Amino acid sequence: MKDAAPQTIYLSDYTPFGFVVEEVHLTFRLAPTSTRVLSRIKFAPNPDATDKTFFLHGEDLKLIAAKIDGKPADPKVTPEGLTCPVPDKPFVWEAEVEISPQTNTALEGLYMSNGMYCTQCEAEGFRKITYYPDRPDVMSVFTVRIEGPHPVLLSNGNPKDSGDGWAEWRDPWPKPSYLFALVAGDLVNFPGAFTTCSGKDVELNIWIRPGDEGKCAFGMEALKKSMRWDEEVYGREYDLDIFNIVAVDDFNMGAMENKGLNVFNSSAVLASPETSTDMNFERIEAIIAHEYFHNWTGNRITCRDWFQLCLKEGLTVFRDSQFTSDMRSAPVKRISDVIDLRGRQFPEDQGPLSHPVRPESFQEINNFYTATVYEKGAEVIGMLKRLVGDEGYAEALELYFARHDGQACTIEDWLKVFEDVTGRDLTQFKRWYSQSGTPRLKVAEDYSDGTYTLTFTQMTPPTPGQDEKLPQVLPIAVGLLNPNGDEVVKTTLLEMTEAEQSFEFHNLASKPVPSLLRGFSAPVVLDRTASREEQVFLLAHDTDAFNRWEAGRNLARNSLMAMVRDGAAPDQAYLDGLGALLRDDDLDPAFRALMLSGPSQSELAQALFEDGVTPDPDAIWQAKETMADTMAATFRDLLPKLAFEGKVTDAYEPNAEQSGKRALGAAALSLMTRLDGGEAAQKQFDKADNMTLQLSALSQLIQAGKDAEAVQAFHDQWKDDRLVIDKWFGLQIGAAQPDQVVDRAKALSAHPAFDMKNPNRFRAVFGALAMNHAGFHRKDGAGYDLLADWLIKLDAMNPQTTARMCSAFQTWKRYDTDRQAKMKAALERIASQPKLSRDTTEMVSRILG
Ligand code: 0A1
Ligand code: ZN
Repeated sequence: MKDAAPQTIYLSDYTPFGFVVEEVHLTFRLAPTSTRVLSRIKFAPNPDATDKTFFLHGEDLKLIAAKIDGKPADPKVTPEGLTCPVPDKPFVWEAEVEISPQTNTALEGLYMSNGMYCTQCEAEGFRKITYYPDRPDVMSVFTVRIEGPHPVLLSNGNPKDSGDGWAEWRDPWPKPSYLFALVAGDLVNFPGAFTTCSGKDVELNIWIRPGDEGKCAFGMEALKKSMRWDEEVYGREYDLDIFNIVAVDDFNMGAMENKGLNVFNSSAVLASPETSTDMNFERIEAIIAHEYFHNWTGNRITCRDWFQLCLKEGLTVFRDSQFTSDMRSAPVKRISDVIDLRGRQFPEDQGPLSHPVRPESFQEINNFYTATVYEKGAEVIGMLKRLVGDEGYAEALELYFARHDGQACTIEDWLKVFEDVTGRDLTQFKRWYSQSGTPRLKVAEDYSDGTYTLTFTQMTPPTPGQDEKLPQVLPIAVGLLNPNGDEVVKTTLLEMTEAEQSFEFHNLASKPVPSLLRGFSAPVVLDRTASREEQVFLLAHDTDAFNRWEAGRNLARNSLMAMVRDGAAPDQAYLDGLGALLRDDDLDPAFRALMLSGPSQSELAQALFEDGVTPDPDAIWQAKETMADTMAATFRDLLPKLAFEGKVTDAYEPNAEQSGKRALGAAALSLMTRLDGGEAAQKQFDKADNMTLQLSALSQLIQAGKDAEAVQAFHDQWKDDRLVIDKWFGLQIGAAQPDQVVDRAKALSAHPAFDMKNPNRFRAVFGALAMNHAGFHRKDGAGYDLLADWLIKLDAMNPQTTARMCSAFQTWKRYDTDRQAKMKAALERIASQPKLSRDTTEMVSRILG
């Protein structure tokens, strides 16, 4: 166990390690509870370092022997690592330690999943494997020997040699320890091949448990597309003879970019039409791309320290978003990314967990793999690209790769390449990395004598540790439409740098309608009370797909807020505008499906809170229900047509075109279910030959309360498929009526197939509980209590997943005093557990504030 005493690490305290590592040799003698790890590491004094303390990280290790230059060493061992007197010249450190992968339920370091060995070393898991300077700025080449009675023995780099019961691997590229990986087990491979742009042949494999061979083809194609795309768009070629992906059932996150040996949560790589939804396919394609792109942005160029995490993650998310936009529909991808940003990053940035894209302190780095570091980090890069233009961006990236290949870098290094290439001063832009919180942008307009003036005011509310905020650079993309809907000013980028700033447009014949923040050109809250007529106009005429969607979203949100606040009826102008769009066959079905998805209950809660209204989860849920019922009635005649457009007659393909149609079909089905009580959904369920159709039908049957038979049938059909049964667990809670959510979560956690050691299964049940807004926020607090009970139980096994899931409570201050008190009590109960992990201790104390 880690020492739970909170110790805060600061960015400003960074100092280089006193030694360089010239070479690492590791030997693993695998055994479930007594694996021996032998290390032989060549150290040399680091001329750039002042602190010459020889400290090696190490946790939960049994030290068997240690030597320096072949002679017994005399280390002083603590729970965090060891120190040892060493010579003032290059020397060889050797150690033998024993570890127990079988009992490692935290899934960090070397652990076992279904009889197979695998590792997770990011961020600080390597120290649970052997004593080592486990920090990303210490880079070295690794040679690894694995001994064990398993047919498959894998590590990073290229295969070196192998024999009966052993294999050796050598990775020629210097890397930090967090990119180390080892996999051993009774696995089979789904093979592939790729020829790089310079003609090198690369062997590709997806390693799986026997039985999963039929779920690899899509992932393999996604990998090849990613490899080609990175060559074509970023000029990045793969650099080893082999690229291995391994699917693991027990994994805390989505996947991990270990050099040449990516380890994937099986949910993030395995897919087949029968068992996976269109959304699963799209997510898998994006994650495979993300991990592959890390080979350059993360591995060849890595982070100096963990405060720089966004250097690799923001950039790699940005790159995978570009990839998805190229492979699928760019506007649909942008809208989906913004929905995700507002759903996950905005609540984080506007609550007690708010932190800068580059945090300045932490207790447990695992708690900073956040939507802010990843998604806001990617938005910051998107803004930079907008500001410097596509060519400037391309040149800056060329320079970044040329200048920093093989190095462990900082955000300063990153920004410097942009400054050097473009001659811009990015001092103010850098505030995006250091200031937390979501800027709010207010707009005033004026029109006289043909001149239209937009005056923007920016303000970022205080966030934990940051009371005062300075103005940030905001790229604001604006277009102007004249009253008959023609675009009179095409998309123009305004660069706002002041707290208040005006921009003029001349020679306009009449007062235009502005389309602001096109493409969501900056991650801000646009605080604008645009008239309803204007939103309806933009919904009908905006040429920017994002803002057209945004206009509909604003109308829906304002209408729902008025329904909650004043008991108003659904806004007829919104419904009319939406109806016109839905009838427009020229519009992409995926786009129309997005138009039909209104703001989430949580988003409405936040909007009401900001409007000075205490959000009532039951009233919000009721308003959403009324809106959906009204839409169903209003579009009654249109629904069969939409459902028809949503029909795909060709053989199933998880491509953008087909999945867009199915999404529209699902949206239509959900409204039809309100009219026919589930008849159409039952038909779809009975006939479905792919998981997308089967699951959308099941979801509707659950929502309609007509699910008993279908839920049983689904279970019987899929009981042997772990990933499908995760969906089965999750949907029964996620789609349930609010008053049933807690009881269902309780009942399902007692189901024989519930296994709290498996993060996917735990999240299927308790993630779904936390995501069902009205169900989780049940007035009597039963949702809070149930989640707290299980987080307490899970913390003893898996601190990382527990801590992440505590964020379900991050919005507690939005709600009424009664709910606040109940959430606070649940958090305090978690905090008071005697052996609470460092991960969860930090999260709960930050949330409590
Ligand atoms: N670097 C991986 C995600 C990842 C991060 C942390 C982990 O354990 C703490 C595991 C995976 C990625 O961005 O895909
Ligand atoms: Zn990543």
